[in-house]
Amino acid sequence: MKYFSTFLLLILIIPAVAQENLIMNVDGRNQVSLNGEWNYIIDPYETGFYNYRFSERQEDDREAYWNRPTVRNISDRLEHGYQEPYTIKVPGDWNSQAEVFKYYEGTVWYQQEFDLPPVKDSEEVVLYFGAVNYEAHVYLNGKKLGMHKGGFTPFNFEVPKSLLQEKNNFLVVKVDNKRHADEIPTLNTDWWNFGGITRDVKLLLLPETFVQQYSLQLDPEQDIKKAHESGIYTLSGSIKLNEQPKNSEVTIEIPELKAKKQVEITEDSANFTFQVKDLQLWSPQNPKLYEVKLSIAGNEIQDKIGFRKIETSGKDIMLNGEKVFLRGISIHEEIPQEMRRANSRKDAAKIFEYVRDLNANMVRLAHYPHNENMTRMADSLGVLVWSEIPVYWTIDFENENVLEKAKNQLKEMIIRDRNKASVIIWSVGNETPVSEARTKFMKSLIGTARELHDTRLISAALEVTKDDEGVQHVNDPLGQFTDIVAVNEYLGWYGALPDAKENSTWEIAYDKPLFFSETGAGAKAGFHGKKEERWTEEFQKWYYEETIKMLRNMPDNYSGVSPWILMDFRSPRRNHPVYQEGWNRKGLIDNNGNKKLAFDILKSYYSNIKKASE
Ligand code: GCB
Repeated sequence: MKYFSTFLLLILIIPAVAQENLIMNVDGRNQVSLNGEWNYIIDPYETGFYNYRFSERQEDDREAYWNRPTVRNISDRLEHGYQEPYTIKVPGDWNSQAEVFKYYEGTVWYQQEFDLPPVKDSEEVVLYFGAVNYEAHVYLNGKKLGMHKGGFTPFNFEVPKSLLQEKNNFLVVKVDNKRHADEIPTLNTDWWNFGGITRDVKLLLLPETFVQQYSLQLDPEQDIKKAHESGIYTLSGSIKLNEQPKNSEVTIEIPELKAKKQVEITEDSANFTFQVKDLQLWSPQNPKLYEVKLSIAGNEIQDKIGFRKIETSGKDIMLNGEKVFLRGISIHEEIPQEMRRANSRKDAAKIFEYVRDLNANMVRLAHYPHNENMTRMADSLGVLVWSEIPVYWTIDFENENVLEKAKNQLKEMIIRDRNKASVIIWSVGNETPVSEARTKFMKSLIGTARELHDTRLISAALEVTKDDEGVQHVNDPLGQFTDIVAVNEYLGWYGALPDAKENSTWEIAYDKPLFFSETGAGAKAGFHGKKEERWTEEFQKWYYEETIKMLRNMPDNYSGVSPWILMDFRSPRRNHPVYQEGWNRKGLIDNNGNKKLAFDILKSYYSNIKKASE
């Protein structure tokens, strides 16, 4: 029994260990891309994993799909294999790549071979995945490297040298995107469950001792007004190495600021602070990024980091000591024209082009962490970001394991993006139903985010608690624990018609900045008619006009809005045969890239706010 419970404990701690070893800023390191065409096997019965008695196959089982399927002679029987024409692009969701995958949810095996790039004896080889949706089991040359759950966050495994061959390393990933009641997200969402190796795969070649994770930011304790006056700013952060170091000094350099700091490391991590002069703060008007170099024993990583302070002061959100209004837009990680997940720099550039056209200064990256190209580009363009974990709707809040899974995703999101100045809000969930267990669960997530000593605001998208004859009440107890009160509101779409907004008033239980994290209505692009006619572009335009009138009369804690949503997106819940056909139509832009009438309504609202603030 004792051994059994130790075993259980080990199983429980596996996810926590995954993020402990997560390597951040992979772009700044020595690497080889494993992107490209991979082979695949669709395996709905998981035949490659279980034998005919449905027990897990032995490691050396020839029919285990992680082993190389070698046919020994003409009489040999083997019932699987990896070869053309069964190939698939990585990164990429499988749904958009072949008709057989469109609605598929289950297991697909991915296989790739690679030759080892030149590696020094002292170097470590790490296999890195930007994201795999949802559960990934990774095997190299017949041996299991590890397992990861969570469809939108990165993970990596160290590859033992003894396992590597010079040529033809046989890499297999079992990817399973089946939905489960005790996972994050759970069974039910309003988006497409795109499966696959959806983000980059890389081999990292790292020195024996290297900086695994680090944070560097304006010291959150510092009074920003005093810093402005004195011209002296304190930067602070932390460093975590991959192991107990032999050489115990890390040098941090910001050449443009002529700043250099040596950090002594006695265990495997350390905190530090140092002062700099003549710092230009990062902001949407001036998205200044500084080149930062971190080196240990002659090995260097490079990054580009912006420094800014985000905080709340009473009813306001303050950026660098000044009140900021969030002209936002919500986004799913999709390129609707191709019915696929976005994953590249090019995709990010296309999305941000629309964001800028709208005069927005902020994006809500719903409802899960988007790929790192998005946050990197937001940093360089000066767009503020809300980043979220997929604790969406009715998660199994009573289950401790589920809480651990949510925490793991939260930590992976924060570790990956903690040095991105653009990210100003971590969201721990969306529209979770009020109950004691739910509030305890969410409060615990907020605690975890705060424990990481991060410099952001923390929020969660709440719902209107009650519509009492036009009075919109928001008193979800979760609002006590968040830094801003964020509410999704759909008066005029899910209840009544848009003109109901005119006489609505808002009663918010908390005296904090108020942010509308969603508001929106559906329209089929090109469908025109009277404004009262559902699904016309005129209806959606009317909805936006009425919403904007309502927003103009909001109390002075109203700090911004991120309407739902930039582009139409795929959703299995949206089955009207004429107007939806599997699309959520609340986009301001349709799936062919056409702007709907409401786009310009929001654009001119934002342009007026922008002018008034300049
Ligand atoms: C919401 C959800 C979002 C949905 C949207 C809708 O409140 O947060 O995920 O897609 O409403 O279209 O109903």
